[in-house]
Amino acid sequence: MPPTKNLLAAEPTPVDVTWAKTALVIIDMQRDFLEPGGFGETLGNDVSQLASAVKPCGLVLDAFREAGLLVIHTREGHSPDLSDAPPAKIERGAPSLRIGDPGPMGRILIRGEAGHDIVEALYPVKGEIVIDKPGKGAFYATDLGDTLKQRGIETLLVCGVTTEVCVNTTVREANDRGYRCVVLADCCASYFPEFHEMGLRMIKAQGGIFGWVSSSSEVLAALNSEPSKMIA
Ligand code: C5J
Repeated sequence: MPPTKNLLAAEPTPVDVTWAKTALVIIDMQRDFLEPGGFGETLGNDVSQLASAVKPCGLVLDAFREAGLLVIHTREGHSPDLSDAPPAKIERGAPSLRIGDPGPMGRILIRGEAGHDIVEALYPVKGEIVIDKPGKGAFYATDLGDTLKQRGIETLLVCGVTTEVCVNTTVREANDRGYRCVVLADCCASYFPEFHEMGLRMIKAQGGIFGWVSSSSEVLAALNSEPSKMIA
């Protein structure tokens, strides 16, 4: 059994976490972003930059599963007829393949294709919620808000890729909706290490303008803490 509550070490301040009111939200840990041949690589990115997030994310995921806490995975992607993909998104830039084009892992960023799926190491188990989102933010055009409200969730521990795009967008959306977001730095990654650093700094700056930044080890330590270290 996990403790009921913890004071989780984080920046800019420690943050009170009531585990029953906390969800682990794992953003877009999909083959399309992490593996060669997917959406991320078509944009010219070095996808190996994202690998560092997988192991720490897996450790927190295992701890949440063991404690019976709420886990939510998200996937960015579009329906096969592209009806939810704005032309402005499809036509953007000069990728080697565009959204919907056939690639080595199936059509790029399309639901149901191999590339759209979550990486094997973090694959959802039965009962875990998977939110399919067409945008960068996980609240836009999804039922994430209702899902969290129904379960009385107040705090989100946020992991995933990429730090400055879908993680930051989701945290900003969540912050405006009244959620306390704690981003786990080592469980997130970017194709651009400097954007990862800045993405985290933007969240925790100005007294935590968008939320807090912590780490996998702090969450594991908190979940494994003795009752004497808990908040009464
Ligand atoms: C991007 C994401 N980078 N999941 N998506 O396009 O961050």
